[in-house]
Amino acid sequence: MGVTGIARRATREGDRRLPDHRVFARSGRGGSKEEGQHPTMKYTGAEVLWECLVREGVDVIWGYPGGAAIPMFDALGKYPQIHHVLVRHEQAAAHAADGYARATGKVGVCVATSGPGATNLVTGIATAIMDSVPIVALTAQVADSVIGTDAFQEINITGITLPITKHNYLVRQGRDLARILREAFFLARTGRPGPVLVDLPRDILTAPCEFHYPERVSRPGYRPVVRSAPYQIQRAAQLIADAKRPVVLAGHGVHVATAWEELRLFAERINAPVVSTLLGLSSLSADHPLCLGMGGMHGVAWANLAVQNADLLIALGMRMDDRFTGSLPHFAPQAKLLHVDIDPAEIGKRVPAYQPMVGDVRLVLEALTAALPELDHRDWLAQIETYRERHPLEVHGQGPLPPQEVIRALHRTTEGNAVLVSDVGQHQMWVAQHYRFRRLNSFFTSGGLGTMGYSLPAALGVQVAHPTEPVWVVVGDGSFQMNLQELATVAQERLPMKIVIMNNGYLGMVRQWQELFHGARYIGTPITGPDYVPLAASFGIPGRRVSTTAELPAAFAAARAQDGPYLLDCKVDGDENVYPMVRPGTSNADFMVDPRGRSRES
Ligand SMILES: Cc1ncc(C[n+]2csc(CCOP(=O)(O)OP(=O)(O)O)c2C)c(N)n1
Repeated sequence: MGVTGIARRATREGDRRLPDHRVFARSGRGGSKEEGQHPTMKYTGAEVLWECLVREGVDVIWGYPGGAAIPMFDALGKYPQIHHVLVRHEQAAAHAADGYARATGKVGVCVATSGPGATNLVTGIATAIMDSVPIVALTAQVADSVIGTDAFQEINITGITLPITKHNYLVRQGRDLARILREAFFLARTGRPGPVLVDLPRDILTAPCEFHYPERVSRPGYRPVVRSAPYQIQRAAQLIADAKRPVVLAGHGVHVATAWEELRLFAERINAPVVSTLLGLSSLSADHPLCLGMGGMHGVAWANLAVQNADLLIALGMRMDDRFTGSLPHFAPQAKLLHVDIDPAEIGKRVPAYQPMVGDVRLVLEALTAALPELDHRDWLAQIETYRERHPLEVHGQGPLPPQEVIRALHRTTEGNAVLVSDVGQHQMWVAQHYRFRRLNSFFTSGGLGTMGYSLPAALGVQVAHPTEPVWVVVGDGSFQMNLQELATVAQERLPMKIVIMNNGYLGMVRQWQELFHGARYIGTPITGPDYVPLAASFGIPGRRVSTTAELPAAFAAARAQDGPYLLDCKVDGDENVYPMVRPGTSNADFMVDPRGRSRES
C-alpha cells in the first residue's frame, strides 16, 4: 500500500463536494437505504464496486475490458446510470479521467484489466500525480489464489504505481471492498488531490460480498491542515502591507481550491500584479489589468522581470517548479517568499520560505483579504508597464503560416472564452503566450510530467464536463501521433471537439533545443505523418488543411459551424522557435529573444 504517498502528500480534511452518505440513493439493483446500516450479502464484489461508485456520484468512467475485468464489466450492465466510454488505449482512459477531474473538480474514474491493461495506465497516473489531479484507477487483478504465481496477465500494479499514487490498495477480502472504495475517493479528492489505485482480484469480484458503505472515513494519520494558524495570517498580512513591489504567483492550487474569485478580490485589495505558472493560467482573466500572464522559461518578459524585481512573492498553490524559477541562485534575488500551499512538503522544497503558510488557498486568501486594507502600488505597476513596452510579445514569423498566428486566430474566433486542452511542446508554449484566457479554469495541459499525447484523450474527459460547447484541442503533429487512435472514441461518442494540429513536421520543442544548444544537429526530430484530413475522414470526422494566414478565419469559422467534431491540419512553419526563452540554468531576467526582432530593433 502506498503509505509513503500519503506521507508525502499531507492534505486537507473535510470536503465541500462530498455527498451526504447517510441517505443512500436508490440505484441499479437493490440499493435501498438500509444497506448503509446493515451489511447484506445479496451483491457480488463487482456489484459492490458499482454500488459504491453510484454513491460517490460517478456517472461516467473511461476504460477498456479484458479477461480479469469481465466480471466488472458484466455487472456494469446493471448500472445504466454509469456511462462507460470505451477508449482505444488504457493510457487514454487515465488522461480522460484526469481531464474530467481538472474541469469539474470531481474525481475522474478509469478502469483497466490486469497486466498490460493496468500498465498502460501508468503514464496517465504519473501525469495526474505530478499535477495533483484526483483520479481513481480501478484495475482488475488475477484471482487472489494465484497472485504471486506469474499467472496469465498478472502484474504487481500496486508495486509499480506505489511512487506515482497518493495511495493504492490491493483488495484481499470482499468485506473490505466498500471501505476501500470509500477511502479511495476520499483520499483522491481531499487535501492535495492525487490519483488512487484500487486493484481488484477477479475472484473477489465474482464472490458474494458483504456490503456496508461506511458513513465516515477513518484514517487517523491523515489530517490535512485546511486553515492556517491566525498568527501566520497576521505575519503574512504584515509582510504584504510592508512590501513595495509585491507579486502574486498563481499556481494550479488556485484552480484546485476553486479560489478564482478570492484571488481576484485579494489582488485588487492589495493592488499587486498576478503572474501565473503554466497550470495557473486562467485563474484570473487575462483582461484583468493586474493579470501579467505566465512566467518561467517561456514566460512573457514583463512577468519574469516583475518577479525578478519583486521584494515580496506571494506564492499560491505552486511548487516553485524548475521551469518556473530558472536558476535558483538567480531567482527573484530581492524577494521574500510568502509560500501558501496545502502540502507542507512543498514549502521550502526548492526555495526557502520567509513565511510559510499551510492551508487551503481559498481560505488563506479570504483571511488575508479580510486582514488587509486597500494598498497602493501604482509606481510598481507603472514600472512593470515599462517592462511590457520594452519587451512586447511579437510575432516575427516570415513563413507562410507562423504558428503563433494560428493561436491568435483561435483567440479571435473564440474571443478568449474557449475551453482549451493543449498537448506538450512548442505549440503548448505558444498557447500559453498568445491565447489570452478570459474564462476561468479553461486551460488544461500536462505541466509537471509534460506528457506528449495528453491532449486528445484528456479532451474526452473535458468535453464531458462541458457538454454544451466544443472543447478545442491544440496539438503538435508529434503529440497527435502518440494517441490519435482516440479519434475513434471521439467519433463513437459523437463528441463535438475541434482538433487543431500544429503540423510543423518536427518534434519542434526538441528541434528548438537542438538548434540553440546542440549545433543544429536535428537527430531524431524530423517527423512525417499521415495526411490528417483524409485520416480524420476515415473516422467520420470532417476537416480541412490550412497553409496560409489568410485561410485561418474561414477555417476556424468552418470548424465552429460544424455541429460535431472537426479537424484543422495547420501546416505551420517548421523553423519557428518559441521566444522569449530562458536558457536552462540561467536567470529569468536574461531571456533570449527572437534574433529577427533584435536585428529589426537595431
Ligand atoms: C511522452 C513524451 N515523450 C517525449 C517527450 C519529449 N518532448 C517534449 S516536447 C517534444 C516535441 C513535441 O513535438 P510536437 O508534439 O510535434 O509539438 P511541437 O513541439 O512541434 O509543437 C518532445 C519529443 C515528452 N514530453 N513526452
